[in-house]
Amino acid sequence: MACSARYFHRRNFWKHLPILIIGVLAGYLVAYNRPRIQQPIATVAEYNNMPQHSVRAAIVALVRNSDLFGLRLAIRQIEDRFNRKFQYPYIFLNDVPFTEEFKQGVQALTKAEVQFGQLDDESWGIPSWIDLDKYEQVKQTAQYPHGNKDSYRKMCRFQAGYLHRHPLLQYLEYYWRIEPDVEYYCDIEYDPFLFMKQRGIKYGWNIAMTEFMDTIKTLWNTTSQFINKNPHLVADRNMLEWLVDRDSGYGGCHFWSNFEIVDLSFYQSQAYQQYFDYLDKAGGFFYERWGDAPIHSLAAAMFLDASEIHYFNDIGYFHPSVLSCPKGASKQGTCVCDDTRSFVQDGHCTVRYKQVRKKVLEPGEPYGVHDVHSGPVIMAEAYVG
Ligand SMILES: Nc1nc2c(ncn2[C@@H]2O[C@H](COP(=O)(O)OP(=O)(O)OP(=O)(O)O)[C@@H](O)[C@H]2O)c(=O)[nH]1
Ligand SMILES: [Mg+2]
Repeated sequence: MACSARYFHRRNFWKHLPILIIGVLAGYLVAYNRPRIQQPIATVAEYNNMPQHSVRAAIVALVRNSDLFGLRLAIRQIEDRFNRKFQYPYIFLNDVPFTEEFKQGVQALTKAEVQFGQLDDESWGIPSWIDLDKYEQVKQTAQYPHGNKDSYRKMCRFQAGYLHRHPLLQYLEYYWRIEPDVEYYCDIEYDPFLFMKQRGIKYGWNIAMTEFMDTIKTLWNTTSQFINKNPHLVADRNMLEWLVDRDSGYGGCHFWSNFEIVDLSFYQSQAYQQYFDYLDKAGGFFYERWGDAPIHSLAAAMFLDASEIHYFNDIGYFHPSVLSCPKGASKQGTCVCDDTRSFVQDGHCTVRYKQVRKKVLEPGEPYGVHDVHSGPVIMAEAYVG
């Protein structure tokens, strides 16, 4: 029967009213749940109106269009283990425009909001004070991974100094950094953002290891000059002893920043900004290949109270090719990783971190330097290719 105004008249109208209502409701639900792309989170008020979030937080990555498959792998796992329940938005940034294929491929994996942003020239560039001839020579002779690449250096400088200042992150309290090809092995049944906020934790990490020392030859000298000029910025109960030895300087331990959950007020603080500007002027992002990870770690160790740093050792995590699998996890609980292949928890940087944290926070207790096995040295260079 043709659908006409006459058909819906009188008795028939009331007879079909329930079907009409169901149809309208179904249409609304489909429209509401449709993936939403690039609706900017414009104001703090808008975030506050999202009742499921008591923390303004997002999962964030700088990525290339060519990273689509690796990023989809990572998102799939984060959704399955955590974000399907919590629905935190994602923010992806790129130095060039994201392709439609990339946007659709990412959005298809989540019902959470996804925002895509681009970087400006200042945040993805070589500053005017860099001596380009000197830099060119460094690139030609560098013997460490990515030593000949502009893009890797720009990436490190961006993640160290600009990511937390990008307009799309402006209203966030916390971010959780991810990367393509990372894996998450355990159900995360609590909200790490809320966990941190309730306890005043500013920096959360999962893997600590030693940096390629050739990439940071003058980082500690530059940092100690900064400290000498700004001693008031160093926290009373700081963690510098974890990183720096009085005789040999910075040993290279750092939190791997491909996983970090951070209270952004830390990176957005005047102290951090001053530190970044000081390093940036020194030119080490280009004349060497300073990574954002040792810089974030030195900053956390200097500026934060030891109690504001948290080791998320319950989060089973993998970045090619380092695994952090909670002890005992392969035989019980919800993790699906092999803890017998997870060495990083017993590595020198992790063990030393725990010792120094205990010493700083519980000064009366015996300091375990001599009685705790200091563990193997897990070095970034052991994991190349
Ligand atoms: N948009 C963009 N993103 C980049 C570029 N280079 C690296 N990235 C991103 O920056 C993050 C870190 O880069 P990676 O190449 O994984 O660096 P890494 O983890 O130190 O090195 P690997 O051991 O090779 O993984 C990743 O999310 C990359 O997708 C670039 O030139 N453009
Ligand atoms: Mg990586």
